[in-house]
Amino acid sequence: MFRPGRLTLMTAAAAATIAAAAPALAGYGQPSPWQLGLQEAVTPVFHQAHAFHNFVLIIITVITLFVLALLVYCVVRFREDKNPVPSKTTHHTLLEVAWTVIPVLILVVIAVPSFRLLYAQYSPPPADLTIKVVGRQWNWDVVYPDANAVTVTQMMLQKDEIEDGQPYTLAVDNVAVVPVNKVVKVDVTAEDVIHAFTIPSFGVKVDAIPGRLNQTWFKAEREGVYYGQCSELCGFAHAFMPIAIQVVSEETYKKWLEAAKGDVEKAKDVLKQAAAEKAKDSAKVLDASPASVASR
Ligand SMILES: [Cu+2]
Repeated sequence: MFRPGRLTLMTAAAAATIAAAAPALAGYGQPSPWQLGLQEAVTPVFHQAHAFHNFVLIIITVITLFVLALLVYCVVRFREDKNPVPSKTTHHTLLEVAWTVIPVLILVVIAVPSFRLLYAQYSPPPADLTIKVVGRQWNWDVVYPDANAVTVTQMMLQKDEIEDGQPYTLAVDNVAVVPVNKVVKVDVTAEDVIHAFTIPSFGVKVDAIPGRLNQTWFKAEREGVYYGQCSELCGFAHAFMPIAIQVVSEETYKKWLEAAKGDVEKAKDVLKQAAAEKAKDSAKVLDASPASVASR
């Protein structure tokens, strides 16, 4: 017997399981093999987008299975040999009102968190710093207008330039650096054709249009390197103009910016030093842990 109540519950449970498993398979700042779902969120807006995505996934799964069940029921129950003389009934007022009103209510339920997310995306809190991103065939420039217009020119690393752990076609020679937990306003434009600036883990995607200034913002809550790619088909090397933004502590950011004012290339040493210190600190923590003491 068809029991819609139980089926709906089971569907919702299955959808929730898939939604919960997805982040475990996705990476921070870059795609991972066999990834399911979106990249891990590191900004408040993208956390919200994740929640909205999972919510809509449950609704869409329930609707799809409901329609499938209706179809199967009709095909089986009203097949020719079971039902040789079809009913000529048309119109059923209550049913017609129901299949109009219920979808409207579902759309209203979806619209509320959808508009809330849109509002969050387009109403940034006051910015702590501004960067300007310029797309061109075939690279990105990240400019720091408040710091002597320091310009970080990012070029994709070729296969033989890739170092350990760097993702090919995403890694660049110069990463742009921003501080953690700060509101970063991003002015986006282009020099030649339309490009699009995207960092999936930040939940930002905005067109870079010559002669126009678009804006977006993010507040990264976690240190790390976050990659994106040009997301507007802009020409033959469109697939080879990645974006890389490194989120660091405020202290490291300040040191990096100071060094970058002189030489962007040399400022990389600040990042290397910070990474080495971090590795040393975490080694110390590991060394002092009960497990490592016990193993001595
Ligand atoms: Cu492009």
